[in-house]
Amino acid sequence: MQHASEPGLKSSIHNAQSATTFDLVIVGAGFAGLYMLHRARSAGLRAIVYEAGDGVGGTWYWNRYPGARCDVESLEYSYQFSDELQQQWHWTERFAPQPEILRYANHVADRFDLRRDIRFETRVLSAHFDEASARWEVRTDRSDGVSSQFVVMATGCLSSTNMPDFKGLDSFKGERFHTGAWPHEPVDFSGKRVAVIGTGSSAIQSIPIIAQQAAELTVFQRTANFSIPARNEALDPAKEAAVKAEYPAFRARNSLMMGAFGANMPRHEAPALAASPEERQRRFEERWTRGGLGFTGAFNDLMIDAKANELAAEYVRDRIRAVVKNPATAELLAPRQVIGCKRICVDSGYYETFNQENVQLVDISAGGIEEITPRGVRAGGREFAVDSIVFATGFDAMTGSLLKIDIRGRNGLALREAWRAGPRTYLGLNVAGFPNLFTVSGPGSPSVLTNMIVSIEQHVNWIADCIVWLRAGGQRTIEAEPQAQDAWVGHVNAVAGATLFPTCNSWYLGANVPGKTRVFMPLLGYPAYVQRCEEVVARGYEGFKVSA
Ligand code: N01
Repeated sequence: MQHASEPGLKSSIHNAQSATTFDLVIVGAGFAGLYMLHRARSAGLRAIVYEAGDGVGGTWYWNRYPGARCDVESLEYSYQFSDELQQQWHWTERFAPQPEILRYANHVADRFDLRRDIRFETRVLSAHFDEASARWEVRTDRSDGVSSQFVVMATGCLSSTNMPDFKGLDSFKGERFHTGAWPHEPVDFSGKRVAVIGTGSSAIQSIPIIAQQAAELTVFQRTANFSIPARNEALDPAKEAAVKAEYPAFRARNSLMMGAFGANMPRHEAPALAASPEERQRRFEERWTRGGLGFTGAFNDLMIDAKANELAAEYVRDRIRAVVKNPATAELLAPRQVIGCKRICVDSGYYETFNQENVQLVDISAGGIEEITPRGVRAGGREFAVDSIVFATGFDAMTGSLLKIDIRGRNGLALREAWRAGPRTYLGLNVAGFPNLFTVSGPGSPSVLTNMIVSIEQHVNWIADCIVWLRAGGQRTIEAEPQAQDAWVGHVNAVAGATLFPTCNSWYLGANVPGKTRVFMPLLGYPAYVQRCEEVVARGYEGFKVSA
């Protein structure tokens, strides 16, 4: 590996940082952007990454709230492109905490000498396709613009924070935080009265820790969420050794799972409705005790049959009732929607937190937050005076970060216009009318329903191979055929429509952002998706138009 102190490299650093013409512009230095840069370099492409933050890591750079931790096991939530890397890196816990994942991202950036081609603290404002040159003009808040043949949007699915437009928001005199844009300095809530608005994954992870510090914690809940205990623990050295002894086979088994993870506890391939009450209880109990996201794999009909789902939902409600001592609070915490319809949360002591005397739950399902006042939060006609407000209100998922950038394809067509009725892509990789622009884990691909790092690597490999193929064949542009895109969008909707996923107000549907078109954005089923991507390539990039 070359280091930045080597003489030959210094001049190339200078050139990369000041150049205005590239083969590839990559937007974002999270796990997708880092690996894309690595693959681009290996393919001999002149590539640059623009990153708004001052460091790498993407979502793990921004989401530093207390208790932030991955809900996919650490031995799985990591890159597999380098066997040396996966053998040498040591995870300390079953589910890695955010600081460790951020250290890992930094390690990867250093190990593969990636920083010299990343421009930090630089936000991409626009990307316009120029028909005459068949190149993209990319502008940032730091430069007049660069020209590039290809653009890869590695902007992340959960990176654009959703801050509801609460009445009186700016009048609040205390401190306010958003879980998705947490300060880099430690925040100490000791002795403070704290409000948390929201009860999704970010809230459910942070609430137990905030409750340990705060004098009083008030949680404002619009919709109760299902949470399964993480049962996090120090990583068992024997388990680590066993996985490392056969890492490629371990990865291969996971790649055959619907979500590209969890082969160590695959779905039980029988319906809950055909099982006896004793068997159901035993299987739900087994998954609850093991902890983590695999709960809805207890039977194979839980996500397609509402009656079967209700059996699983009621099991979890009973667990909540068993933990939470105040029966009225327990009933408020017991979710009413289909379990798994909103992304299941994974917690460490969430429900137990509501037994603490300094914690209260406020149900805002009827009237929402009425206003933020200079002293606190008003809901249900009552003002709750607080010193700090934590907005755990989630993200404008999957499309938010893409649509913040002024992206224009052929004939000046704006992506915002093309997606007015919801995102439309072919394979979640490209949009018709936007040649040579690729989205990593874009809408229409399995992305957020999978182990994200696995999906990212699959997309980056596909994109890198496509660019190499295109250039080797002397071609200049590749773009989705509109009919192929229409068929793909229809397929993504049909797959979701056969399940219970579209039955609640989830961020998968964009339902958490007022005014966002309601469309189920990700595609269910990683293995079938990968097979389709491979078939498309084998058939000469079927569904894509290529031009010289
Ligand atoms: O966001 P969310 P998140 N007034 O959208 C509420 C991943 N993630 O940041 O449900 C009042 O889930 C909203 O209420 P409702 C993971 O994929 C992973 O927690 O819309 N409340 C909800 O309770 C996750 O699913 C990890 O009625 C308002 C909450 O805010 C995704 O990120 C950790 C409101 C938002 O919950 C997003 O999680 C963290 C309003 N106007 C995140 N607007 C792990 O790896 C919204 N809410 C474990």
